[in-house]
Amino acid sequence: MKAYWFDNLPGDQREPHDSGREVSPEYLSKLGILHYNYPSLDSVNALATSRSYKNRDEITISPTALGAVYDDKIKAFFAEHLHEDEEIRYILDGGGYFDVRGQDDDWVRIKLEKHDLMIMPAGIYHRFTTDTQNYTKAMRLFQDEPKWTPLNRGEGTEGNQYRVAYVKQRDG
Ligand code: KMT
Ligand code: NI
Repeated sequence: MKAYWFDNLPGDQREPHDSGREVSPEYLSKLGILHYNYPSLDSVNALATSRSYKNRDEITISPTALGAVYDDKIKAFFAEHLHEDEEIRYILDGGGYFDVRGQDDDWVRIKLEKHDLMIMPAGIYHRFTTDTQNYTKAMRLFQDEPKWTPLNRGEGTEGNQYRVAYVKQRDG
């Protein structure tokens, strides 16, 4: 895992876009982001149990796995959105980037590699992309029913109760 401010320069979303300015672990925790490196699935299982996560699935995002729709899929994941549930992602293989909004609405880029696990709070604006390897194999864990409906950022999301609660927690 490595976190830095996104450079906001035009170019392929899968490039690093590293501004050279690092983001500290303290700042990430202020945003409500938790991160671990778990080489063994035992630790993932223990975490899931401790947080009462009952469901999971696996997703492979690559041109081989997705064929012609790969480009559309990674564009869709890269649309800024939030979820009404906490989100746990565990990288089984490959890697990718999660971008999350900082307090001043700038993008923080979080580079995840094999065995990285990240917990994102409900209500945080974020987006995802593969990196230049074009390969992410990830486990998505869900507290209850698989419910990863993205709510794309717009008028409706600003007043969303999960969004409001998140901002209050972050800035309070
Ligand atoms: C999300 O919420 O944006 C995703 O789950 C992206 C795919 S999982 C690496
Ligand atoms: Ni998401």
